[in-house]
Amino acid sequence: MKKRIFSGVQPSGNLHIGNYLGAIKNWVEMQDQFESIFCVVDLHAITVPQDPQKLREKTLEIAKIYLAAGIDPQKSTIFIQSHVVQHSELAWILNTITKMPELDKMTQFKDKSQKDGREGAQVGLYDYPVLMAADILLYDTEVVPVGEDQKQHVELARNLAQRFNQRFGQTFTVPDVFIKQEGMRIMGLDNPAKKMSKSAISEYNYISLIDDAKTVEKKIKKAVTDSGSELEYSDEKPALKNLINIYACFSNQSPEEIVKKYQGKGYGDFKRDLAETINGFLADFQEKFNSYSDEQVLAILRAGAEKVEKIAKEKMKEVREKVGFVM
Ligand code: AQP
Repeated sequence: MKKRIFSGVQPSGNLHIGNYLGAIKNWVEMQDQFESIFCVVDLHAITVPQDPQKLREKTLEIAKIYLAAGIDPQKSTIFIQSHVVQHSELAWILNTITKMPELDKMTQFKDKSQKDGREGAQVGLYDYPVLMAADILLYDTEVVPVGEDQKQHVELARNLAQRFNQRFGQTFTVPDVFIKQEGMRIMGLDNPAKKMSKSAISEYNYISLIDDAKTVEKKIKKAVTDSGSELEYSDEKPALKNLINIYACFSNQSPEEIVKKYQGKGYGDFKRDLAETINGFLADFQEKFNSYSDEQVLAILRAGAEKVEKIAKEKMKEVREKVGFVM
């Protein structure tokens, strides 16, 4: 029997090449080997303020991105998180076995609450990792393919599964995290010390999957580089390392091959070719993206929700019995 994978993306902004290289590209490659469930996690998105109409549009946009990237609804199930109410219910129950220090140490919460400080942050943002644990455990997920930034959250899901099983008897599968080395952490183009992020203040932080060719050229041109003029792949040159990593992911060449190719050529040629390589990928991707109508995508998402709801209902029946609710 195939192992089951589960993962998702928040409809919280413009999906960027980091989300693609760190997560979605791997899902596409894995969908033949695994029973795959991919979710648009709108409940997660509202942990920071969202415009309701925009959220609806973004939710469908993410689903179109899944399809355009190559997620095949004949092989994989895609659905919207809020269409399956059991996610919220299980999150509540898992809250009751989660300890405050486990959430206190989460770097994503620390990063995202920086703007308003801890006092100004919503409880939902603090509790985000527990909802994510519920997403994963609800389906007895065996493998969770994510970017490196989510590793800590999957570890919490593992701990909560083990804790629940110990207290109430075997109920949840303990999931493994899967992080592919290439693309695991794509950094911001304007600041290589921080990951590329769709909620970044400056649009020069990321390349969106729906950016046009001119915008991509402009963003790559403006991307920060390190001092010097020779292309170098090292930790001492994090900006260049990041750009080379992006190039490597899109061109299927190794960083070493790329460095060799641009020896003695300077950054200009490298950046021009990098933009061209990204645009080559995006042209094909965007053509597919634009070919889906909202209606088409909604039908796929509704069918997906119906399918996974059966699994979720069954699991919640077991959970309710175990914790002592009257059936
Ligand atoms: N920079 C990145 N490099 C590699 N992988 C990344 N991922 C995100 N950023 C990078 C991976 O994309 C998947 C979906 O992410 P998400 O939507 O759940 O939220 P996130 O991790 O918080 O991503 P963003 O882009 O930074 O969004 P905002 O700004 O809204 O928080 C995950 O598998 C993640 O690892």
